[in-house]
Amino acid sequence: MVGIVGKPNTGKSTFFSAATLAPAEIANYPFTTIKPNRGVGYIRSPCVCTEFGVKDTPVNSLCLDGKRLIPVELIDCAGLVPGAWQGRGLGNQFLDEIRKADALIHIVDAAGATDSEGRIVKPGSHDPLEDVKFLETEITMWMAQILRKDWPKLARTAESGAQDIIGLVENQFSGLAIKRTHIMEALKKTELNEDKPTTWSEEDLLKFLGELRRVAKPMIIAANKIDLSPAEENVERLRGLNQLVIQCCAEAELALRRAAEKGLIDYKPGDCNFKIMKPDEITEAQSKALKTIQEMVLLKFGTTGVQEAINTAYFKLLNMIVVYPVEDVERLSNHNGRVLPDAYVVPYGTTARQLAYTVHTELGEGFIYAVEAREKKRIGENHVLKDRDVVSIVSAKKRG
Ligand SMILES: Nc1nc2c(ncn2[C@@H]2O[C@H](COP(=O)(O)OP(=O)(O)OP(=O)(O)O)[C@@H](O)[C@H]2O)c(=O)[nH]1
Ligand SMILES: [Mg+2]
Repeated sequence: MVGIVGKPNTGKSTFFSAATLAPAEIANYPFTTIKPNRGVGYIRSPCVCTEFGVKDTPVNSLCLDGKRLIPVELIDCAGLVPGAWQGRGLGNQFLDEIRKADALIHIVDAAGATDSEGRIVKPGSHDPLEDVKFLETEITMWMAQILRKDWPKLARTAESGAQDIIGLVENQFSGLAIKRTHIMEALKKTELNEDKPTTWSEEDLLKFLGELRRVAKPMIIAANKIDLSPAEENVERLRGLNQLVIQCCAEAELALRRAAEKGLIDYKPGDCNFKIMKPDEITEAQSKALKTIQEMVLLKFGTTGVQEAINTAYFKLLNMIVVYPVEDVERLSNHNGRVLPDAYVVPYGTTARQLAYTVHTELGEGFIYAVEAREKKRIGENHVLKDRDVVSIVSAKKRG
């Protein structure tokens, strides 16, 4: 699950609505969103149907003109203001919403048209770099609050040898989608003495949590409101922070998706242009708005950035790949004859057997071997899958 986060009034709900076409309240003032919105967005990957020269009949995903759209869960969070970890604004409620997030898309008002609390100001008068720093601090401080209350006890337990510090920290953060490997990586990066946690200073602890946040809640920056003039300059400055930055115009994507839904235009999420399908049904105002989007966003920046942000979160931050399990390796179909029915999004490093388990527990338990459809070669249980692999799993147990 990916969380859409940021201070109030930056366009989080606009981004979410555009990505999911789910209704979400959008307004030009802070704290429009109070309760989080959950919805299904899509990652986009070139479908293997073209390469295999087959006409597919997807079940768990969509295929539009050779582009596979695979559903992923998105959550639109309430706005976060400085001091939220101490309860300011909607405070910890926001932070609790990101507990289960594996990665975050930080929607930044790159035009600097809102202050640190989301109030409207003259474009260019607020520095969006401050927003990036503040959000990172808020999340780190929230984590610190969770860890700190039991820290002296945890540190002593670890030093007594009763339990290792990794397991203790993992326990303390249970429910926050923080894994053992994340904690190990953060410890390694900070080079703190994990055998002597009682000697860690407050500064050490925060340094450790800063790293843990970076690995366990990785974040990309969606530099939104790129259509407003001071944004471009700020995008360059944001890139200087050495983070993944995607230029974005959520408002344009929402307009395009809505027009496409009505059949007025042919536009798929992530496309670099659109085609007008029903010229007679488009009003003059709509036509003008579409033209503006084309000129000011698509031709200038390539895409609206919304799809790119979601793809980047899954493929670059989370290192996911897409794989296509099939039953019949000749026809590339399932038992109902559906061709390339499912596309699974799994972490890079997933083995053939792990994929079998993901599809169905029994398929994993009875795993004998798998067949890779391109070379028609047998692969063993420990074979690591590649992006866009098509595999058929042969199992002693049938799917239940
Ligand atoms: N110019 C411009 N305005 C945008 C863009 N995206 C969103 N907006 C506007 O920004 C304002 C805030 O949008 P919301 O989506 O409600 O923002 P939010 O971040 O969800 O706000 P809260 O729920 O209050 O935290 C609205 O007036 C949107 O129309 C964009 O790409 N460009
Ligand atoms: Mg909102």
